Amino acid sequence: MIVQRRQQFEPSSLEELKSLAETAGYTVVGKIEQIRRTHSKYQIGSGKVKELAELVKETGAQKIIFDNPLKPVQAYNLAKATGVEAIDRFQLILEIFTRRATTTEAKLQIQLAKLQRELAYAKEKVRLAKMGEQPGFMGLGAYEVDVYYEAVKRQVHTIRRKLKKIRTKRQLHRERRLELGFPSISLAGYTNAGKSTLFNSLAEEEVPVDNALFTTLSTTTRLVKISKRNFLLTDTVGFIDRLPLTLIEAFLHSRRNNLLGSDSAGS
Ligand SMILES: Nc1nc2c(ncn2[C@@H]2O[C@H](COP(=O)(O)OP(=O)(O)OP(=O)(O)O)[C@@H](O)[C@H]2O)c(=O)[nH]1
Ligand SMILES: [Mg+2]
Repeated sequence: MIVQRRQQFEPSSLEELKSLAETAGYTVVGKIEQIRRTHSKYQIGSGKVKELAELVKETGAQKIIFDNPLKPVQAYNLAKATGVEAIDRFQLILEIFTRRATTTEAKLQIQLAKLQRELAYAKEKVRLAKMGEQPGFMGLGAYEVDVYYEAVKRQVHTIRRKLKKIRTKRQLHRERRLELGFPSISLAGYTNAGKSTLFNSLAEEEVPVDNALFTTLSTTTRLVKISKRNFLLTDTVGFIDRLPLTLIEAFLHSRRNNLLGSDSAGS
């Protein structure tokens, strides 16, 4: 079940949310849209929540996916009112990235984005968990807030250290490539725009191509010959509107490395 609350003149994002949900492996069985300002308890209005609960029952939906960001308390209230778990666009994108990440670096970056969200919501989540277990809050009830917060912070620290190591290594690779003196080109653009297709045809490669969002989750660089000149061509991770800030931060590193090394970028 997909849901969006929006302002009157805001465009609908439900079609894109549907594509994202399908990319994550869900079948969308229904949708609800409401034009109003944010309701602090549920994100949507309480009347609409009743409608949502009925629709969930009718369709047998197993999850509710909100286009709007959900605070833990809102997810908690929604789960309580409807009987199924409620997640938001950020969590959905994280699920996609988790399913598709293949490199150690991408996996660590996703883990980092997850933990940063966890840190931001740690206090609220532990407090809610103590009120009774709910989907998405499993096992948290046993924690004290400070202990949990510190445990997550330590994990963040460990992951940052591992990432730094990997990045230093990659930086060395890049410097070696630059020493070759070839100009480099990065294919950058919206997700599903056709970057990897173009990359494959130029580099005579076979990186995965699919009519789905976020097929590419790690960059690939190849030496290519175009008009008798050598170039380093890089296929990159695509963009999407409102990509979660922590994920942008996580991927900025790999992208910046590639784009700064490029003489041009386009798709
Ligand atoms: N009609 C048409 N389809 C294309 C073209 N180029 C690519 N496609 C299709 O568009 C879809 C996405 O192509 P990809 O190359 O995977 O796109 P991408 O930009 O690498 O996407 P992500 O890695 O998911 O961000 C695939 O189904 C391709 O077959 C084109 O020039 N015309
Ligand atoms: Mg691609």
